[in-house]
Amino acid sequence: MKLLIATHNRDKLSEIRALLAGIKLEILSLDEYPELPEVVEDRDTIEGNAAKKALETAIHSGICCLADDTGLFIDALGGAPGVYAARFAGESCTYRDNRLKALDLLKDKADRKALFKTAAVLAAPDGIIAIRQGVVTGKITTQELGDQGFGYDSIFELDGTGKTYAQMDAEIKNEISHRALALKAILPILKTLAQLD
Ligand code: ITT
Repeated sequence: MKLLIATHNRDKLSEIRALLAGIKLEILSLDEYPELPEVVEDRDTIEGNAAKKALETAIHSGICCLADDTGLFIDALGGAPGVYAARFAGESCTYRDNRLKALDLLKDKADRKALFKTAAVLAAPDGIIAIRQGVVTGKITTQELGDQGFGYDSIFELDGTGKTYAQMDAEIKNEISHRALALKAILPILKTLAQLD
């Protein structure tokens, strides 16, 4: 069975590939479908954006698609950046710009609680097959810690670990992260579909 991963983010793609290893699937990326129209992520929930990415990509490519949309929700910022995590510091910002903006906005705040949430959606050209969520709690550190990972990894300390995601080996993050929880909940459905194929 072919499965197209509907993301333009190479860091997410490599985590998703690792999570799907072991299932009898031919994993394809958007690199193999350069002609597909861009999906506009204009929903105000991670579920809405993930569903839109998965379904529109499935319709245009004609094959099953998996998409994830991830948000970082910081309590002291009223839930920001939330679903707008990619462009928190502006239209063409870098991962580092986003981290520095979060650290700056939190510099005098004692409450550093945050949630990372991923919605994973599996869709066929004729409709959505499954939507699953992965949520983890943690806190935003006062400085960048660690050099693994991407995005907000070096400022998000996962509860119960005493470490930021960026201080963990990639394999460990990919066992316990928000994305791992959402994707692991989709895996049984993908395994069934792959067996039927
Ligand atoms: P696609 O929509 O093409 O999949 P994206 O980069 O826009 O790519 P998301 O909307 O899911 O992906 O994620 C928004 C941002 O949140 C992303 O650009 C990163 O900065 C951050 N992010 C996502 N997953 C993360 C993770 O596991 N660790 C740290 N930061 C993450």
